[in-house]
Amino acid sequence: MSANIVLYTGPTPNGRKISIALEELALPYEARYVDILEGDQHKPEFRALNPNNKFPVIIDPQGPEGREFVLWESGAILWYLAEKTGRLLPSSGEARHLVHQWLMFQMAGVGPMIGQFAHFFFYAKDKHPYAIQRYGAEMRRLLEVMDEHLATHEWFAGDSYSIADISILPWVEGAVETQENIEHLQGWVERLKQRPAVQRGLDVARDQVRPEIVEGGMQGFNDEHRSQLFGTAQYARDQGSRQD
Ligand SMILES: N[C@@H](CCC(=O)N[C@@H](CS)C(=O)NCC(=O)O)C(=O)O
Repeated sequence: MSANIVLYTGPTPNGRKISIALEELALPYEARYVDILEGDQHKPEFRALNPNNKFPVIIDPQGPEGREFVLWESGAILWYLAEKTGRLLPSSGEARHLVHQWLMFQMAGVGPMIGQFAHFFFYAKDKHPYAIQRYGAEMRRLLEVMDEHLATHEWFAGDSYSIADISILPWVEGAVETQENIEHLQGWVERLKQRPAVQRGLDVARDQVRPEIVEGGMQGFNDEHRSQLFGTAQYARDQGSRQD
């Protein structure tokens, strides 16, 4: 058994949140790549860790009860790591609840909405104007909410850098490059990306990005990738083995 925390991850926002946090907290860890385009997330050994078949997942050999502990859902993992170390989450008071507020805002709003926009804009084979408009407008609205907040605040919650900032950064770093009139959010992204731990966290699994998929505006998904993520292989839960 590894003495380090094991992080199952890949080069996406939800994975990067956790590698950034582990780097910021200086917790020793080993990153294991999960190839979700090829169906690693559906293998029995991975589903034994996360029945929801998604990364990130951590295995902490020294969990809260002094034994190995498996945890999935990126917001829960960020919260866990912060409590484990006593950092990046105030222990009480308003600031603690504000971290939770922005963390929930990211988990329930920013991630799902930008994720759906990316799905219909980049990954879907058929481009549905209604869905692109709906999620594009919601993404823009959320970016404006964040921009307005950062016009008068240095960080998302309270007076200090927290897991709320870490949860939001990987979701907006790409979006801000394509949008105008959100200078406060853009400035916050630039500030965060100056941090060496953030840079190291963002780089985890970057070598696994497939140029043939991302080139040409993320249009390189083939039918097999779509099956694993959005089609037959993804929804074969009740049909026995997920590996074929
Ligand atoms: N709510 C989950 C979402 C995790 C998630 O969507 N992970 C993606 C990669 S970013 C994944 O593993 N997808 C594989 C699949 O859906 O089959 C979290 O925040 O951890």
